[in-house]
Amino acid sequence: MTSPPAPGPASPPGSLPTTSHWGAYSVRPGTGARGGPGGAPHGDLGIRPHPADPSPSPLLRNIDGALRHPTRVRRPAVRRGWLEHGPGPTDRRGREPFVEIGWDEALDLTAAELARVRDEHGPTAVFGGSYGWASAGRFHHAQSQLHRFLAQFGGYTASRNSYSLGASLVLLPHLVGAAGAQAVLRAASSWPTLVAHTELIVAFGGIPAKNVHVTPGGVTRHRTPGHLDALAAAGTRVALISPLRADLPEGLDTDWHAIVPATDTALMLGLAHTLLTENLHDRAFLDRCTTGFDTFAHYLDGRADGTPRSAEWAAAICGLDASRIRTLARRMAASRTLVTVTWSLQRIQHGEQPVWAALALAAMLGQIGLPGGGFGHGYGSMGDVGDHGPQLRLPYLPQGPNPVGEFIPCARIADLLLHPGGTYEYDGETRTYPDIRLVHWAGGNPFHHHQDLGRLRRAFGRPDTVIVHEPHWTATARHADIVLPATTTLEREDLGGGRRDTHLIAMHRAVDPVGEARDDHAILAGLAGRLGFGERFTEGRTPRAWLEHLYGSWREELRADGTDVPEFEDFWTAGDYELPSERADFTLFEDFRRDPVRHPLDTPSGRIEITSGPVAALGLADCPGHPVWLEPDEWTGGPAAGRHPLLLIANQPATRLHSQFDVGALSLDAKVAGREAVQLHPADAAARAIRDGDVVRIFNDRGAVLAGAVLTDGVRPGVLRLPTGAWFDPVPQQDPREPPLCAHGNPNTLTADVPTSRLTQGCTGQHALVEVERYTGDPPPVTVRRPPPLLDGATVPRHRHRHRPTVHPHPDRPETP
Ligand code: PGD
Repeated sequence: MTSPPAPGPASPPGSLPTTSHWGAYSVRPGTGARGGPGGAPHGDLGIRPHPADPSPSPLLRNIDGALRHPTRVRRPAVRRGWLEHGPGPTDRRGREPFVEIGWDEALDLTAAELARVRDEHGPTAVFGGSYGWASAGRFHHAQSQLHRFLAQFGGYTASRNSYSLGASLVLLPHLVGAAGAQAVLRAASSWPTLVAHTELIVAFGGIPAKNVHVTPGGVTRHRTPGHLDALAAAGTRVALISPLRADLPEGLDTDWHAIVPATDTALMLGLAHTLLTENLHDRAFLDRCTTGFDTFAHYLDGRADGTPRSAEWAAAICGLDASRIRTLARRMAASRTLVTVTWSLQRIQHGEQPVWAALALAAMLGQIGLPGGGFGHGYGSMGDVGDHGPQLRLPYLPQGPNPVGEFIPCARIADLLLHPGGTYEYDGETRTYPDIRLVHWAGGNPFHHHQDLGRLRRAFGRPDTVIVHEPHWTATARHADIVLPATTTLEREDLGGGRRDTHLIAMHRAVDPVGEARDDHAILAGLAGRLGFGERFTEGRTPRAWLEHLYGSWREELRADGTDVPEFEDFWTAGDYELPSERADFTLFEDFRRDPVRHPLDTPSGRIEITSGPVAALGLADCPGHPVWLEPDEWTGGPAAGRHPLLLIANQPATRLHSQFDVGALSLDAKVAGREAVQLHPADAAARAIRDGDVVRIFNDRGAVLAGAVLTDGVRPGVLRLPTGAWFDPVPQQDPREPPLCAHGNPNTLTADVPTSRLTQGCTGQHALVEVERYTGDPPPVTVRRPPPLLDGATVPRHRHRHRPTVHPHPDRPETP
């Protein structure tokens, strides 16, 4: 047996270890230390990064201020109209005060309503997909807890895939097989291999350093910043293809190609056309390792439809110079070249195309399976892409099978609620939306993550009841009927680690729960008890007993494989355990390249599908059988042709994780005039008399937001950058059907709720067409950093909640899809 590495000093004396999606750290509650730069403790919690972390995340700065912020949900709360009039569709969600009540009453009401919906409409009428990142922690993971609870309750309508990778998760298995997709998504070549071998990285969407601090579940050693430094030192050249200069860290040898957003596929086709017509493509590799190249080649050279996808053709669409496109194609063919595409590029309508076209381009270069060459997806999209550690087995909470087979692709939530009985296509199937009567959400913020929030508000008006567990008064909590206050990681004990982490962290409880907040597990145990399956849900264990049990069974598994792992008590006292892991590159594509007959991909041809027969057979105009250029529907005639001529990029924020900790210090410091900062080019600002620091109104037909202007030539003219995650703060309106005005700058007020395609049904939140103007007059205040109006439960009469049929007609106008 390998002996365990000596336990490290996880935290300084007197501190308690824990972890987050953005890194492990320790806490010294009540030290009174004030925040400071250069690694000094932040605020009252004495937060210090894990000693083994070479590049701690700046997001640690957000934790202090958010922990006891006034927006914490302190007591269970019920929307006044629901308490007084009972469940039913309504347009009052998000527009009414809440009534604070005690836990016993809140759990009684919630359990009775869950039972009513299940008994009257069946468990399929309960939507429990509950998409979202929640917090790090293997046991208290909110969705795992909720899914376990709902599975035992009788089942629920689930959700599939992710907002991050909706198009790729469905598309890639068609192109490179299921295992090939995993290899692509975890990086074909590791960072050290890129440093050693790659001469040129063609980075579509760049390698945005702001994202690399985050890995779901946790990350103890942030290594990507060091790898990027090593790439710079090695002199690797990077062609940055992005409208935003900040998508690649300074210091690298960079050519910035400031492309028109959403046109990367056209550029890829132009590059491929140059390779083809100048005979720079690797015919032998294409013949041996791919299928369907000729069909694609006919599309490129114009034999298919009379339009050659030449460099000039591409230049007219993507706004780059044709001669630069040709030069880049020649350099790609002459170098060890990695073609990489960020995940954000597939978060647009037709988001399959940049992924498929980049794969085809890399195949034409013939370097797939060579160290440091070929196709990459997501370098810079997440902390662990390019990490060569194995996917680790970690302790996990068993959820049990969901007795209901129903699901939606997660980004179809508004369609699901608005169109019960409606049909849609997904990965070759025609599916029907069930009739949802109750929504139960824990650990996600759909009023952050979904598109077209005005439409989502209407969708949230449809069910009888919306139950939300949340630590903060997010917009989702404000649009619920029953809000159950949840603890955050610092208020509970857990085990933490990410899928490629170097350590398992003993997450100690550092502070008492804020207000009356309870752990999701405790909330659900309380409901399960009322519903008659409490013992089955908890298995008679306390949370600490669960940790010991999960750790113990995991330890036994590792010991059976010959790895000694400390006893729970030793691990808990040490604060962490360095996981045994040998680091090595994936060899799937190397093996395949060497011998595609002996090591075929799991595709119909056994090879890379440049043209896919099964996808072509579906006959989808929005995702045909090979990579094509498709203009976003909204453009008609080019982005600048309409009333909203500017292209808004709604990308991941640098100052928080999604919407989490938007009330933290780092996030607040970056606001301009108290609102989310929008970057725009000085020329666009001058044309509209906008100055740095002005409050601006960004708008289209779906809604409007107020934001604070930041002028920079780091964005392409015609482009605005407004990151996601500012808490949605709709200004009260007379008519709830009017497009919303968000006083705080949430870009999903502006994005369209359309799917990537009928093949994948992914999220398309990355882009929207907008106009911007200087806001004159007194802007409405940002209210979302205060709790909503809260009434005393003793003063509000109760509806006699009994099992009864739902009779309320829906007050909204009929929805047109
Ligand atoms: P978070 O802000 O992380 O966003 O969407 P997601 O919903 O995951 O939300 C997590 C919520 O969980 C927070 O409100 C937090 O307070 C709560 N929470 C944390 N811990 C706990 C807990 O222990 N218990 C409970 N009950 N709650 C907890 C992210 C999604 O947004 C993602 S992954 C992507 S990639 C998408 N990206 C874009 C985009 O690029 N552009 C646009 N326009 N929109 C996007 N939306 C998507």
